[in-house]
Amino acid sequence: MKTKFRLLPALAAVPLALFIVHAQAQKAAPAAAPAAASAAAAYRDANPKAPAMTQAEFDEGRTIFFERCAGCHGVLRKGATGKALTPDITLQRGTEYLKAFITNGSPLGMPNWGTSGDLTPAQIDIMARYVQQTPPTPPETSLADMEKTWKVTVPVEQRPKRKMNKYNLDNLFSVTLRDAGQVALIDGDTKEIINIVKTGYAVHISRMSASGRYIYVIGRDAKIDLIDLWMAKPDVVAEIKIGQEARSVESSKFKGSEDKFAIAGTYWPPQYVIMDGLTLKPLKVVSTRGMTVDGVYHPEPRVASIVASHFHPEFVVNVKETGQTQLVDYTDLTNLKTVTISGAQFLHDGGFDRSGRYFLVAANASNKVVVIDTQNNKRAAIIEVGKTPHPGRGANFIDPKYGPVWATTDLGDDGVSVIGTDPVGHKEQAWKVVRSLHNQGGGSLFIKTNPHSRNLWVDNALNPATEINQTVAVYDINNLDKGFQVLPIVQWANLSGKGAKRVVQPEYNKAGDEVWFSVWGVKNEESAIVVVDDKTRKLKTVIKDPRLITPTGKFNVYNTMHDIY
Ligand code: DHE
Repeated sequence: MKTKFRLLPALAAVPLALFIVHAQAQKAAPAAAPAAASAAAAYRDANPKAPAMTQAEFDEGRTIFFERCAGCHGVLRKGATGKALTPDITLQRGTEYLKAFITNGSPLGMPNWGTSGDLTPAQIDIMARYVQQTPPTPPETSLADMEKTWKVTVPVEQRPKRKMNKYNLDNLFSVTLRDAGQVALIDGDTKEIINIVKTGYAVHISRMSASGRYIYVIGRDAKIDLIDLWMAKPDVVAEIKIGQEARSVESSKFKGSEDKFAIAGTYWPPQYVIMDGLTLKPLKVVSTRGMTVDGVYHPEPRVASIVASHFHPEFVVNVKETGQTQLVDYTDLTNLKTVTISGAQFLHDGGFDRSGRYFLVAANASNKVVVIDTQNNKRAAIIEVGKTPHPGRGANFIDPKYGPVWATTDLGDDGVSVIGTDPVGHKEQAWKVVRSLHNQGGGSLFIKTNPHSRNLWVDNALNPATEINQTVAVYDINNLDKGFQVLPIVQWANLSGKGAKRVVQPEYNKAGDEVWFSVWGVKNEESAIVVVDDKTRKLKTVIKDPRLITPTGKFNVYNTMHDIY
């Protein structure tokens, strides 16, 4: 039985303050009036059928929408993980229906904003009327706009000529401190914090350069920070803001182009930018607006995951709303060559198979995984999986029965899909779901293993039940039919504070004998990282520090550099 569950506010409730600042300056809004007068003034929508709102209510609705709703429904409300909320639909539904829906949510993923207490009845009334107005369009970001924000704090020639510290950099972890806008650089051997680095707002992911010397960190506010690990105390050497809202960054990895280029994709504006890998100087910006796989124009195709090909000097850019994967050749930015591969709509996160040739990307709201062959630059397959697959980067292992496989977990049900990835040695199983496992419930975000391990770890960070979101499930890869063992990660962390504490994202150390879990607490309470001995599945140590504010993603340098997962 697959369990349905409600997507928790945590996923959608991303405070995009900087985005809002820009959005509030957007052109569609009426000209600013003196503050006292504007609060009571009526907001006039382009559509006369839109329900009445004051300017102050409209502004509040826009703020709440960007904070809580845009991640799933899209800035222009065309729908993605969440349903389309354009006025042709919402005006038909009407204010009372929308109020009830926003209050109670739906079992298919819409959070219960009212009954959960996240929004007041007055705010729900505003939102029900706000989503019937014409969606305001935030400003664009040009190459020149990016250049204005670009800073090289330590020029290349002033950077160290050799490694100036004694850290074992391969086993360093860059840890997202989500609500602090920082990353913690943690020595994986000693578990000491080396530095806390200020980065973008609601920082999202870290990726390593091919050499392992540099870390690229991207925030939801589209700010990128470049960290040099060779400094005596690793720190930021360059930064840039490439748009209003972003999730992905990557660095060139093809032989001969190591550390040469970086690329980042934005949710808004919908585009990607190729930069100099050592300085972040923006070189080329390309819009992703265009046709979906079904031949329909989309004005807001957001850039989701990006990886660097190991077979060609190319980036693999996954465009969410169009469902197209673009293979972007970075050898000649003037005469840019791009291969566009049609997959399925709502591409999100994904990872390579163990050979590094095939990229498997979740088309989350289509319940599919698309397989891109990065050697032949072709689509290898589209596979039906469970509800809302969410692999992170997925997990590669040798299945005792089916050979090399890659697994994804599901956000929308309790499933784990194990997919055959060996078209030569196991042709019959290739690009098929060879096993469907069940985990503790819905709300799973990340799955992980390591070539040195026989354990497969699955979190359930967004499951509403604390006994599920505070624990992890671990399977024995040699005996998957046996089911899973549950480990009490939050209990092991032994935290004093109140509020939600979710276990999120397993990540291995370089040796593959430790698994690190974030215990993601609320901002003003204690959080922790729990380190588990992979062999014994027993607690090894807990990393606690007042500076570890809301840790979520953890990126081991060696594993991230070499796409080991
Ligand atoms: Fe993520 C990866 C988008 C919410 C933690 N997240 C990604 C990627 C995308 C994405 C496109 C792939 C990047 C790549 O590989 O280039 N994430 C989004 C969203 O749109 C979403 C659903 C809502 C939002 O508004 O942001 C969202 N993500 C979250 C969280 O709430 C998480 C759990 C906590 C946090 O820190 O924000 C979260 N996302 C992560 C992590 C990864 C990630 C840890 C990288 C996984 C890896 O192993 O590489």
